[in-house]
Amino acid sequence: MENDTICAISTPIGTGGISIVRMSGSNALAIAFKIFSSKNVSQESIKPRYFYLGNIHTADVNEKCMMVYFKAPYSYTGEDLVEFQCHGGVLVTQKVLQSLIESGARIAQGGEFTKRAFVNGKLSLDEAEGVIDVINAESESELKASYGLLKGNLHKEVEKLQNIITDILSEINVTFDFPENDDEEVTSADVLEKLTRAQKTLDHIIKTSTTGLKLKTGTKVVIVGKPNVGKSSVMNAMLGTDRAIVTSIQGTTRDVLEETYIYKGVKFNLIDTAGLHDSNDLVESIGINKAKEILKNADIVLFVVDGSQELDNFDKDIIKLLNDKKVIVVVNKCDLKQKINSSILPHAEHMECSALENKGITEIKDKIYNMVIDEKVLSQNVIITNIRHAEALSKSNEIILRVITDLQAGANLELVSLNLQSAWETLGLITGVSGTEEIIANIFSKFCVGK
Ligand SMILES: Nc1nc2c(ncn2[C@@H]2O[C@H](COP(=O)(O)OP(=O)(O)OP(=O)(O)O)[C@@H](O)[C@H]2O)c(=O)[nH]1
Ligand SMILES: [Mg+2]
Repeated sequence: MENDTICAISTPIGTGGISIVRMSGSNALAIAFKIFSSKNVSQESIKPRYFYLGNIHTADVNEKCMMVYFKAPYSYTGEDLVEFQCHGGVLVTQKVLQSLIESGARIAQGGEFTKRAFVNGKLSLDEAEGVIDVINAESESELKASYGLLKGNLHKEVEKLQNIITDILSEINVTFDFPENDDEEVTSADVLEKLTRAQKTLDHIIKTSTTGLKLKTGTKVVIVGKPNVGKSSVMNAMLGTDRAIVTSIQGTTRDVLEETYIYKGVKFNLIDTAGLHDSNDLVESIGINKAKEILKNADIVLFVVDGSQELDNFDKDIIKLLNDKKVIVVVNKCDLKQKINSSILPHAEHMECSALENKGITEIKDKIYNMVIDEKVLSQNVIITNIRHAEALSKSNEIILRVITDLQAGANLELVSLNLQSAWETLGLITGVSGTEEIIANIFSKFCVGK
């Protein structure tokens, strides 16, 4: 049943100052007053949006707490909603939750509060995704983009595009339904002009996804090189911590090490790997194979060489693996007398550094940042950070481009109208005005319980 009363602990499980237990549904208030009492208030006299001090009294619990009530439809879910602020302990909050379940509520599924908000028209699907993105944001840029999504920036743009399509569709319908009325007749040229403008907006939004998607997933930066060139030292210098073990012994790093860093508010995933060479050591060989695998999915490769030595065959073998990659050649150990002066890889950037003396490290981070981030995009209102949105936008863009080509080739407006309907529906997948229950369930399954 969709509107049974659900409850959950909305704060993280653990000890803290306060925990919040939340309940939503038509029986929320009645259930609350089965366990909560206060000399200041009763179920009949309670005012919405006021905090009341009282007691939750059950067989195991004698909990002094605060209660607040939001009356439907003026609540997060659009339903009657009650929240208890209890002492922040694991057992006490579980006992309060248990009492609510024994009094007639049922435990909420992950994201069920927000799903109800969506079903009750409080949020569109993309705005609901903004909620989870705000919760999960790890960098300032991701948080800013998530707030934009939650505020409805994308929603508004999608609606504007859908409205243009709706207008064109109704004009075409009028033309077909009242062919005798010349004043109302829409021409292919009118449609073409409106669609071309819409397509430009769409294109502009889609272009933000190159930078936007990276804000959320993080850019995968993989450090490779032969043993002892200073890969782990470069990683530590970039992170500003001694994350990886560094020794003068070849083959120190045997496994893949991954760590996140934030640079200028953007997230990067830095991956250190085992030195690539011919090894007879079983464990090291496994590490080397893993490194080659990881390399395939790298967004950017830092190919570290030791500037104090001539390149050897191991370096040259690695170069063969880098053909189709975005590479920065990091010539490390620049504090020593240098033996490498010329360019090593024609298609790559070359940077000098000394991991030991922390020289040239910020410049490497800057170079990586500039290779993936378009700063103009970061200041925009709409930034596409979600692959689902990017796909729906690209698909509708393809349809609109096809319609434009058809119109230019003299296609009739009836055919155009069918395709435009499909573009409208594809855009609607973003906000949830079109789409299936399966898509919706999949989105909310990624939420935590209590949200
Ligand atoms: N002089 C100098 N030595 C460095 C520099 N960077 C690293 N080293 C030294 O080079 C040696 C190897 O450093 P690592 O960072 O462990 O090298 P690696 O490439 O990770 O080595 P493996 O894990 O064995 O593949 C250590 O003795 C480091 O102190 C540098 O910039 N200058
Ligand atoms: Mg290492």
